[in-house]
Amino acid sequence: MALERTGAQIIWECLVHEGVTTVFGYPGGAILPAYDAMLDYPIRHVLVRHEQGASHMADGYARAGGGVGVAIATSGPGATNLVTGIATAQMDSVPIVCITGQVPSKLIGYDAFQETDITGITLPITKHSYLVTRVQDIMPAIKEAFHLAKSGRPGPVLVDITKDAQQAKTNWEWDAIPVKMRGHRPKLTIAKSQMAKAVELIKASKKPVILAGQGILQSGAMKEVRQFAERINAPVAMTLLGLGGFPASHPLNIGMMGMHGEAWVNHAIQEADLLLAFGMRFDDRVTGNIKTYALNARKIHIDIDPSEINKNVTADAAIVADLRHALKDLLDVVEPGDHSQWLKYIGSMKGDSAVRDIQSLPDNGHLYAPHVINDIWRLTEGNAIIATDVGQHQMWEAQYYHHEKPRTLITSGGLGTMGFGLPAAIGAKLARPDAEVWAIVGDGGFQMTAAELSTAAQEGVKVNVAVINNGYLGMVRQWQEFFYERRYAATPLRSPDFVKLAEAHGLLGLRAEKRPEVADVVKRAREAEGTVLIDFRVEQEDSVYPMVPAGADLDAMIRRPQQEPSVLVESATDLI
Ligand SMILES: Cc1cc2nc3c(=O)[nH]c(=O)nc-3n(C[C@H](O)[C@H](O)[C@H](O)COP(=O)(O)OP(=O)(O)OC[C@H]3O[C@@H](n4cnc5c(N)ncnc54)[C@H](O)[C@@H]3O)c2cc1C
Ligand SMILES: Cc1ncc(C[n+]2csc(CCOP(=O)(O)OP(=O)(O)O)c2C)c(N)n1
Ligand SMILES: [Mg+2]
Repeated sequence: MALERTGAQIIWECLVHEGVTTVFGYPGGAILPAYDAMLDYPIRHVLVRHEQGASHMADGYARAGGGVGVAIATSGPGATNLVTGIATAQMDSVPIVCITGQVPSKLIGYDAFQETDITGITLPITKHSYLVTRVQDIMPAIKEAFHLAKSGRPGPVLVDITKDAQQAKTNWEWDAIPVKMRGHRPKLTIAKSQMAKAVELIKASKKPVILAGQGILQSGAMKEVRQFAERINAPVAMTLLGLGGFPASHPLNIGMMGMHGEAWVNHAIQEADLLLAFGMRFDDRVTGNIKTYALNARKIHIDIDPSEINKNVTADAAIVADLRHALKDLLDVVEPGDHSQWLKYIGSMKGDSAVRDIQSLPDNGHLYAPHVINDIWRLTEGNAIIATDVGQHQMWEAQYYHHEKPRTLITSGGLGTMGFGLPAAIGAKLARPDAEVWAIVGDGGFQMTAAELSTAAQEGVKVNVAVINNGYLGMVRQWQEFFYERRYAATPLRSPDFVKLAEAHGLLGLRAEKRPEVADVVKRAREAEGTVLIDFRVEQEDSVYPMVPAGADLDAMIRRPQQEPSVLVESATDLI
């Protein structure tokens, strides 16, 4: 039955119908009617300290939980503060819906107080952005926003609603009919000819490599990928965002590919005769020099987004489909294969760097970031959800925390957004309250959104924050070391006393400077109630190896210089 409702009430009615239980936001004039109405609805509002935090929390919430994250902000500066988080979600295809207040419709175009054309600003970084000026358009816009955010290739959608539309009343009832949008019909039928071509290529291949991307997680195709890899007995390499899509401990897992991937993985890709790209988009961090990338290999590309096919790499067989569906069809027809010689050969390439165990290396008195991350992995038994920031610590996390399960690594891959880690961890914890959640952040990126510690404290959200404190904007320092003759322009970084910063928020702050101290502080953080920050004072000038310089051939990697006795192995599969 239709009831009289304000636009503000309709916003919350729609969110409740969409299954939303938590939103992340910050109030202000143009969104005040919505905030007032919010008090009457069963939705938890998390008050962030900066709207960037809201969009990252919504993102972390969506990545960890698999649903849609919601951020809410006022017009003008509130809306523009969301932008970095929206662009982050767009680059990594994360379904979030952002709701912003807009100045009253009759003031639009007059440079009204806190007026910004946020739909214009976000047009290139959203799947769609709506400007709603009439109360009766609020429900259709919100319904479409959720539909668009989660259907096909997921992504962010923005709904900007004028203050007068929030205040106006109308007779309203929920329209339960599913959204149908002209021009937006994700293609679901698979071309038979491409399928036949793929089967033929798989049969003929002697040296296949499966490239496992984030599409596996988004499609929920973990079981099918595993069955497929086991059926054809092919090695599986993962992108940064694909980590967790295939169990790290599986014998067919060969590790991460790309700029900071395992050396043997990049060599295997360059020598392969067939690449099976499953829900990955051949990012330049993955391919290196595209002109020399995997020249010996035919390519099968399965992706839900037709615009990814032949974008960076030409496909010999292209299947535009949901990965899970495509793999189910392939599993019906693909015959068992045996590539044990090829797998043995890849194993032999691990050679010098794979065999030493980082845990049993002698302690030389220095604390190395890989040790810290590897210890966190060991002590949490690989079961934690880890949100990272961006930089060296992010790459070491990818190398030394071995993810067994999907949606346990929450990281900004495409945009590489510093400041992402802590708010994303808070969002992840709210999506998965049962899970142990860690933020592994650098001293630089942490300071970009450190104010969200206050959000964690106010909301009583428990995350453990490991600050990998190397006194530098480390990843940029590394580039300066390798490519700019160690001229450290603007990378040495002075930080506040992080322990005191935690304490100022009423939180527990801990510090570790030596290897034997790591286990104790990790244990104390896990046992404590509420958010805990650990300041890990690590070696300042360590670098991430191996490294493919930007634009270089994938197998032209810079390797860790051999100094004996070395306390660090070059890469991480020594433990798996
Ligand atoms: C400092 C830094 C260093 C980095 N170094 C590396 C590195 O060494 N190695 C590395 O791999 N990455 C690295 N990255 C990350 C890199 O920039 C990319 O973000 C990453 O490689 C993208 O992985 P992806 O293609 O799997 O995921 P995405 O970019 O998310 O692409 C996923 C693909 O899956 C498709 N898809 C989505 N849903 C479905 C579905 N249901 N069915 C089928 N397809 C679907 C999408 O259309 C998309 O094409 C680095 C990032 C940073 C910040
Ligand atoms: C918002 C933003 N600004 C700048 C950069 C460029 N950048 C990439 S990594 C990095 C250094 C990160 O330093 P820190 O957070 O201390 O992490 P570390 O590399 O030392 O582990 C910078 C400045 C970025 N990725 N994001
Ligand atoms: Mg640093």
